[in-house]
Amino acid sequence: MSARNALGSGLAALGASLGLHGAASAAAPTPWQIGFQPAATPIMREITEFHNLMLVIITLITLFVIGLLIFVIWRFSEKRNPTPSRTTHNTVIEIAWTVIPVLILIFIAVPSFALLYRSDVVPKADFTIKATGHQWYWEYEYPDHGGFSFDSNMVEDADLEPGQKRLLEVDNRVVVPVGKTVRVIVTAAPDGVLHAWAVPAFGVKIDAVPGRLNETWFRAEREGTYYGQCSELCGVRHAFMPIRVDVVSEGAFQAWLAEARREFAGAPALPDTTAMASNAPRPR
Ligand SMILES: [Cu+2]
Repeated sequence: MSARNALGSGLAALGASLGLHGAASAAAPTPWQIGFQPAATPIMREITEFHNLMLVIITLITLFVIGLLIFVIWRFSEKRNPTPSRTTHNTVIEIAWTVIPVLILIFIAVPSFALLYRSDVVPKADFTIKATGHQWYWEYEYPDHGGFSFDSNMVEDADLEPGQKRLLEVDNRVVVPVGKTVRVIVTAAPDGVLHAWAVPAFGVKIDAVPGRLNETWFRAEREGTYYGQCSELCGVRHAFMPIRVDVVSEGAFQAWLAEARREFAGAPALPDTTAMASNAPRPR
């Protein structure tokens, strides 16, 4: 285990022992939470580790600068230093305060770009789901499983059942099997506005843009319930279009598929929002 990994898991263990994170079975925001939700995908684990590394670096830099300031205020006060030096240049120091920050930035940039690349490039996916942002709900499609689609609307406060989460619960959830690489293609209704599909525990956040198809991916390593929200300020009901992803066993997924095909396949076909990539004039 590298020092970075050791630090990351150390901080994660500390967070868990302080009760900063919710139960593993439901990754959702908790009152007074300060850290990330526990990572459910390899990418989110790396994001958390990278964040922890950054925290160490900025803490050291901040302490160093504060220390320097305090020393300068004390050492060069008018009382201790009545006749100021008239020095204006010091070649060694000027090179040092240029080169050292550059080295620090390179040290940060290398893992940062590597992680950006791994989260951006979709590995060989087991299947694809499509998320379309509407005003104001999400629509999901399973093109590799018969192409059924359904709308996912927030459960209003009055309809919440005991234990359900306010502003996060939906009527129809996304269901995926554990350990599978899922490609998510994301867009918004052609006559709509920008949204963003985001699930913090997966380390996934991608814009849903009318007329454009974005893609991202995740591989959930633990079964459970994962909540997210639209993360692009999209309009009056921006706060009311949550995302819920249930990660289940392969058997439970197949059972859900059979049920979902029956329930949703009969629905009238929705206009294909991918077609808007063509040169067809955009409806106003
Ligand atoms: Cu939105």
